[in-house]
Amino acid sequence: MGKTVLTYGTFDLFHIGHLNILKRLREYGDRLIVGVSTDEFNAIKGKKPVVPFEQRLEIVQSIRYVDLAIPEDRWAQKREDIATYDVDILGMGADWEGKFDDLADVVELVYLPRTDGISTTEMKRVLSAFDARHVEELKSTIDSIAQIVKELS
Ligand code: C2G
Repeated sequence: MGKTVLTYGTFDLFHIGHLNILKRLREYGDRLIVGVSTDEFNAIKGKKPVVPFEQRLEIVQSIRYVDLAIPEDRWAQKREDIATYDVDILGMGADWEGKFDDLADVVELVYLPRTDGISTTEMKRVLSAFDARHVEELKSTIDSIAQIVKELS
């Protein structure tokens, strides 16, 4: 049986940073299993995803580099998952550097550099800024038109 790689994440508003790490982690073995954080677990992580868990799970499962997507609903499940799926490598982005080294007795740890310039947080900020600014621009345009109509009548 080849090497099994395992990783975890929320994968909200799936973007190139998520794709890059899944693609690169898949290269470390022969199959990649991904634990996708449930909405309830995200509440524990202090995150409120835009995309519901069922959709995030289906998207991740559909990625060609992913062999199996499973729910992640608690921090402590990693050791169980490593045993259940006979995992050889636990891989995470570098923002998690060292955080899971307590599992070094049962798995090889790999931390990969994050993809610069992209994050779900940044995407949400841009989207919200656009909404607010866009509404303001629309309102002022409507006010200007209303003023012109008033002057013409
Ligand atoms: N990532 C990346 N580059 C980015 C953004 C994210 O490499 N620009 C990586 C993260 O380092 C992580 C994975 O993509 O390894 C998923 O990121 P998130 O969806 O933000 O997951 P996170 O909230 O870090 O959850 O138990 C572990 C947690 O569930 C990890």
